[in-house]
Amino acid sequence: MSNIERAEVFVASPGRSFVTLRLTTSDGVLGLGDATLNGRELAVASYLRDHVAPLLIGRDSARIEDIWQYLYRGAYWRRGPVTMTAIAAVDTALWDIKGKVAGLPVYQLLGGRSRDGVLVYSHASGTDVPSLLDDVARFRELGYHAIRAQAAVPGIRGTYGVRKGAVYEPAATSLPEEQPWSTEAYLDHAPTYLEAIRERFGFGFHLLHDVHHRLTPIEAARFGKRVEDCRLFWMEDPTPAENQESFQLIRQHTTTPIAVGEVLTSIWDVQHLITEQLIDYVRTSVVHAGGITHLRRIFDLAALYQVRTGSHGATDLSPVSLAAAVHLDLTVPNFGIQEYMPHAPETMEVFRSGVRFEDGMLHPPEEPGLGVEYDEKAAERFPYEPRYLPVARRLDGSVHDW
Ligand code: EZ4
Ligand code: CO
Repeated sequence: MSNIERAEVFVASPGRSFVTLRLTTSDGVLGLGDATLNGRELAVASYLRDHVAPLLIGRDSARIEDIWQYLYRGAYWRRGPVTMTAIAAVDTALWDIKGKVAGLPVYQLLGGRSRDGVLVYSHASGTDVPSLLDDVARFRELGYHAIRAQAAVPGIRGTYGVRKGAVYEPAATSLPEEQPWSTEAYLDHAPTYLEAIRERFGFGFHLLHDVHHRLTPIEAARFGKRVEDCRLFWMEDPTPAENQESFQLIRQHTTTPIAVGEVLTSIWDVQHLITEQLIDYVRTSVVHAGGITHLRRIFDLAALYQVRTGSHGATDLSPVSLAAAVHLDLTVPNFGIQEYMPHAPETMEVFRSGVRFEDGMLHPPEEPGLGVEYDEKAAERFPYEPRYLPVARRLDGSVHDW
């Protein structure tokens, strides 16, 4: 029996902030899990250090499902991003360990390949329409078969999704930046640049767009209807999803596919969306939805209703999360697409990952486990610096969904 002997939590900011869990077994096998919750990093670090680590010591590292149930049911308090991210980190680390013990990459433990590679999309953006078009051209040249497009809305400083430097990083300030928002200006502008992209580049690649929770259901219905001829792969998070029923209203009006789930943390948060076929892609992720064990359960439910996967994969999900996602994506029958934003070079100095990008697809490392190493010496060069996501305010000063 190989027991969990140590549970260490690392918090560092190599390019951006990451929380990483490392488990060590009595046989000296190491397992890594991502525990990053953007802008709330220390809450998960404390949950793990203060409330989870003491419960893990001495437990059989092979019992992944049992440990998942123990941490989920055993907490009494259920769901929510802090709890589910902490459980995810443990679960991911245990899959990593199981792979190393078995001498197999994690995707082999999950049933083996269902496909040759993992189709990804990346983020094109622009401060205006011409610069967005240039960026789309650049991603086409880099070999992407799927591209998300976001452009600044004229007069709306800090529109969601517009990259400033080489890497898109919305959590950029030591206190939340307040950014103005106008739904009217966005609804007038966004369809015009999506149309301009199709006019210039045609239909030979997938085009995606993230509404980022900014619209009401009827506004989202109008948007989806307006862009139908652009044949989007999806419109993402058209409206906040606390009310799962509200997506019925969008569905009544438009055939533009819908993707939801990056802020949702459990199967119960997407249950109605899936079973009523109110979405086409479920975007829950390994790190925020309870790890590989729970995400696979969500994906299996989705498969019954012809909902495909489209996991969140922004830069605030660490290379450990990305590797875990690629292993899972490779195996699930109802895979759709994986979000992928390359990490900053500083991030890759700390996380050595064997995940490989080639011809618009990601490929997992073939070594046992997840195939990612954490260099804690390198991490020491990047001490934790708190950063917050922005907050959006309507032009009258009231808070809007960011
Ligand atoms: O705003 O990951 O689809 N991707 C996204 C991301 C999220 C960030 C929040 O931490 O919506 O850019
Ligand atoms: Co999104």
